[in-house]
Amino acid sequence: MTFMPKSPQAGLDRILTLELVRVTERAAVAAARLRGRGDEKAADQVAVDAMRSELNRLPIQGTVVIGEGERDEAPMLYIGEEVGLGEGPAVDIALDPLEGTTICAKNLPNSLAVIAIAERGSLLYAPDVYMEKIAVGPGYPEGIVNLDAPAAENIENLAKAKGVPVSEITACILDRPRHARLIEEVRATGAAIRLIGDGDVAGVIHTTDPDNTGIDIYMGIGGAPEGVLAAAALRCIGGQMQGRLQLNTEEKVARAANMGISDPNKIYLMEEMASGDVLFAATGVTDGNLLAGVKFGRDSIQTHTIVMRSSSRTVREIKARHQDLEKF
Ligand code: VTB
Repeated sequence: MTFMPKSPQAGLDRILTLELVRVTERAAVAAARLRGRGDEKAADQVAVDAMRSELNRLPIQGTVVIGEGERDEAPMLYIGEEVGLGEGPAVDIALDPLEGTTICAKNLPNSLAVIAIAERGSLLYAPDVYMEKIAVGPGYPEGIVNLDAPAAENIENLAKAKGVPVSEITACILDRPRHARLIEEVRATGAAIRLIGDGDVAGVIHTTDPDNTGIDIYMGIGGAPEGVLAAAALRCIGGQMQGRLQLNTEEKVARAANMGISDPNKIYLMEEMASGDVLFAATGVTDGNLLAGVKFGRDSIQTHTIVMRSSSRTVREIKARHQDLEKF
């Protein structure tokens, strides 16, 4: 009988961590070739194709739970699509082959290729609606931010916990008309705001390293799928996040109910959006505050990826030089 050492950690096979890097690297390189061309759709399409073909080499029985859209509106990587070799662990997958299609098309900072893999049943099956979000990085007392509290209270509590005046706090908010009031409230506290055009997965991740990114807190309404991806990332690095789906029509309430959501006003904690063992990877497409974008050299392509796992809280950064250019 062969001796099978017991894995020190339950959950997903850790080999998958590095496999995931290939998946986001591929998607990022494909999208990066179309940076700055003003064609969001084309950039997204090549990223989707690349991510899907790489995912289908993994020894998993994967189901896309957060993807490119519902089955009838997205031909590939739609919600419910089965991916992987069909052997190995049964996993749920949240993905965005190109998060920030517009930023990529304009060649602005912080577009990413992202994926999260979790044990089956441990990601929130969120419909493609808006989600109100609030997030901070690690090192703060539990409950320091709260979606039900006024923005000013959250900012002031955060400043106190960080031990700085409110004027040294920066909030990241999507630049949208719907945020006019939020922006006014935050500015009235004396805090600064970084307004971003898109890319709130990066916005949330940036709160985990304020010294490098200059962002302490993420606030506002963005996509629910991006919310689940961001929660998966924070589970691995540490931090706190809350999200509330914006189910403001009967139709949205019904769609959410179909996905198993019975309380339309529920505030989801990070651990409820991404529970169990979670792996997360993101590769920079355009240059950003945490990740460099893809660099095309004469004889090689360079990528920069962050990959992490919730059960061990290991965060790795992988700068790769790819020389077998035919593969890309
Ligand atoms: C945000 C942003 C994404 O969608 O989640 C946003 O982070 C929300 O939707 O990059 P609106 O653009 O309608 O405000 C994205 O822009 C992706 O589509």
